Amino acid sequence: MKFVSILMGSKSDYSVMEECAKTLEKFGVLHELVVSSAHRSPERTHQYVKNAEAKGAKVFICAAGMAAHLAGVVASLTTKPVIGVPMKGGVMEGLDALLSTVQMPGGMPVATVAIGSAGAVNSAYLAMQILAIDDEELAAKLKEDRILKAKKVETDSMGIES
Ligand code: RP5
Repeated sequence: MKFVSILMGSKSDYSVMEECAKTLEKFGVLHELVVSSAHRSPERTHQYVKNAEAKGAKVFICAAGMAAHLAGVVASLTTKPVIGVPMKGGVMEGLDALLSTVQMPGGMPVATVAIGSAGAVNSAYLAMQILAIDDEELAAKLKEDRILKAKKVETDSMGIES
């Protein structure tokens, strides 16, 4: 069973990452969402990644805030694509998490998206674009979504053009 795995460092990340799960649901993409911390539950994180990969996880999405090491740790445990979503919070409102997530050493990539809500949604889109490489049905849905987005820009403009 092919699916996207979403890990969050804390339950407190759920209100934002719910948007990632909802985006995948909108396109009918199977996913699993769990809380597991790089720091508070390292063994659970290791076990989960190994089991998820064996069960069919094709892409991992990892959300964490503050000293955000979750995506990096997951990247160390799998060669599947890992997408990191920095969460707001901490003294730097997510900039700390962004830098922790994006600054991976060479050879250990984490595809890092924007802080917070836009990043949560984009992590879902990026995961789907990866899956769509060999899934024509999903690729067609993503193309249709782009067309709808372009149409909405035109409609929005019509409403206020002067
Ligand atoms: C990170 O620390 C989590 O991903 C969360 O964004 C942040 C704060 O966690 P809590 O103290 O709310 O559990 O590990």
